[in-house]
Amino acid sequence: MAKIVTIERHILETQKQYPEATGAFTSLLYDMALAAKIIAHETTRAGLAEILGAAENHNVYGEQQQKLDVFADQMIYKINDHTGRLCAMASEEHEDIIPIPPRFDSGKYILLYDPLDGSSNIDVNVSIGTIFSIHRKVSSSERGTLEDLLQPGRRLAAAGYVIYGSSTMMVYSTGNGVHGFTLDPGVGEFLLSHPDIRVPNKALYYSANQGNEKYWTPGVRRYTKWLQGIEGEGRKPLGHRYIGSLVADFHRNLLRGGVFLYPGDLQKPNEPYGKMRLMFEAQALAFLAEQAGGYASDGIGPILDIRPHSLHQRVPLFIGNRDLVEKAEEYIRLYDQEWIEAYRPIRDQTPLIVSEPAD
Ligand code: AHM
Ligand code: MG
Repeated sequence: MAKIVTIERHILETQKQYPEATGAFTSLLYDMALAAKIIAHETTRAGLAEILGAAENHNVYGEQQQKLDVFADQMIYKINDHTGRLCAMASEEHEDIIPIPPRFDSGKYILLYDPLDGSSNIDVNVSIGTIFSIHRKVSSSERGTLEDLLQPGRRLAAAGYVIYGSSTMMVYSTGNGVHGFTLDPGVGEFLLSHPDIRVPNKALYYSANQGNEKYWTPGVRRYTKWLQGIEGEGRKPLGHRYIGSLVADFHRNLLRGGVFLYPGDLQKPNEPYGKMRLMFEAQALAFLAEQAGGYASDGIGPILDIRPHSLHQRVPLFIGNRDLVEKAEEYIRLYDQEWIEAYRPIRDQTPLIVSEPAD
């Protein structure tokens, strides 16, 4: 019989390689797996329960929240608020830092999460996902502060996502490769199904909301023509696949090879940064992409090197096979100077002063 590796066993065995790692970190990842199982259970019942439809609340972007978003958001919070492993949290659905209640102990990690990404797909039974990332606490204050949250992606201790698709999978990295686990709904365990995921050298797909082409900058348009084999050296066209759920689009491209892009544009000159959130979406997936041999850029440079200045900061995102992402940077450098001049000052505005991690 083949060796069966549950997510718990995998986390424990991986952590053994780091004598300095504490049980807190291991348990934190396992807590995320538990949250994922509960959200997956609720997601599969979404069409049955009266849970469908929009809640009255709007999130900080003025978007309507689906009820399942609220559920996922609260579930992740509740599973993590009392464990003593975290000093604070932040969620895409909350404007500010989420403190750990004073009655509970504070820990040495920070959790950032997008509880249910791609929520416009919930009502139409299309894959959605949860994205999370974990930083070490760096500030000297007893409880977590913004300084602990706003760290560059390069410093991530771990990141991952859960995809609620034809099966539920959790994919994570602690900086030691990317590993994927499939939920066996019968026994309620995540089992290792995709060890050490590497982006295939030969890419198959590109993913973008092509309906926005009218707003794209000249460089991005030319780049997509290059992906289609029309512009440049006449490469074989890549297939176009776009689900509109970042986790699902990223996951497919990670396994099959390809590039996902959500570029910035000059439609509103004061908002040249596109749609993706640096702290809740881009950083985590960029960490995974690099761990799998790929790359993520905002069109200028690595997402992981951007020094964040606000919790809900948005960035353009080009992510997937390294050569394809670098080609995007090249086109932008050549043809999008006007956009770069609008975007760079916003990107590079003074970040929070971030202390070095203690150990
Ligand atoms: P959300 O966080 O409100 O769910 O939005 C993020 C989603 C991503 O999952 C997806 O890649 C993107 O928005 C799709 O945007 P668009 O509909 O503009 O193509
Ligand atoms: Mg999101």
